[in-house]
Amino acid sequence: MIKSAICELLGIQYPVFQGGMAWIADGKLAAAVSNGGGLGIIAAGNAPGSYVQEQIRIARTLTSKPIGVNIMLMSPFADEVADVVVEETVEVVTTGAGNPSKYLKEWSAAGIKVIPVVASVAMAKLMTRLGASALIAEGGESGGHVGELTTMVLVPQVCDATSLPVIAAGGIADGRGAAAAFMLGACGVQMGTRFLSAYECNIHPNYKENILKATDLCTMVTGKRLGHPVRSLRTPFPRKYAKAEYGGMSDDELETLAEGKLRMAVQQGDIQNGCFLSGQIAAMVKQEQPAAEIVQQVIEEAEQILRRANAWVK
Ligand code: TUI
Repeated sequence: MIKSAICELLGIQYPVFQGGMAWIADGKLAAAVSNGGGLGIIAAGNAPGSYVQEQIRIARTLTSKPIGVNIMLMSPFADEVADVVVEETVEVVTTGAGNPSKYLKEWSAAGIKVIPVVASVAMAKLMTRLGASALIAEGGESGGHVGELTTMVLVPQVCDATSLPVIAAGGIADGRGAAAAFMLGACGVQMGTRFLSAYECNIHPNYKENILKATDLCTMVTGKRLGHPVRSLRTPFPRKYAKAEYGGMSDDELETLAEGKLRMAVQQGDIQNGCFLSGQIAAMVKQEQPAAEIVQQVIEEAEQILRRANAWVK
């Protein structure tokens, strides 16, 4: 069975994290992943502290395994969520879309394992110096807010820059991706899009259907002009946004145009106006299945591949 440093550090069975997808990764999904032996992560997204607290408490009723909370640092509620994770003593905090330096001391003092998402070597070095427990190196194949580098390029460079355990994210959907990530030096993987098809993932049926019928070139990145590039399915809204972005629309108008569009996708399944965040691997997501089965399948596949890997060496 595949075991790695991250399993020991966090007390989890398999080195698989479920990505903290805003408005999607709630207490129920996180608990299902944790019960399956991975690390389930509740996404704070742009929600207030009270929502995050409620989701943590829901997860606690469903699992006794460790859980994580992902804090989206651009959220206006980031400070209040930073306090909630301490009050609720979650085992792991992951952060995204920014620099979590100002929170690290408080979280570490509370015994929380802090695992920032990094999209560059500089951020990996800074987080290592400030006492993070591990790092998530996320390439731009991922859904949602994306960095510049691909997973293939980012992961080995982050591994070279830190002595901490590194979790690879972005573009990983199955055991082949996981095995490749281990070969790049990672000791775990994080998947978001693959978990969109979990039975326990409570998104609108239109969202799931869009993912299940996606093809290889189905995603696009918008938002570069405002400095917040976001990957989503190529549906009417991001197409319209891209036109506005490269047309004459002002920054303020662009911000307003994007407001609430992810929620519209998740909760209403609004094909015309919603923004369906998705990684490039959407086409590799083929069926609905329990979250625990996803965790186990990916690890079993990776194990088989790694067992056969010495066939390459003659
Ligand atoms: O955060 C994510 N993915 C997200 S956040 C999100 S909500 C959102 N909605 C609209 C616009 C923007 C965000 C949806 N998906 N992934 C983790 C991630 N973090 N990817 C890249 C980064 C990152 C980027 C820059 C981490 C650190 C960083 O540092 C910049 C700095 O401050 O120097």
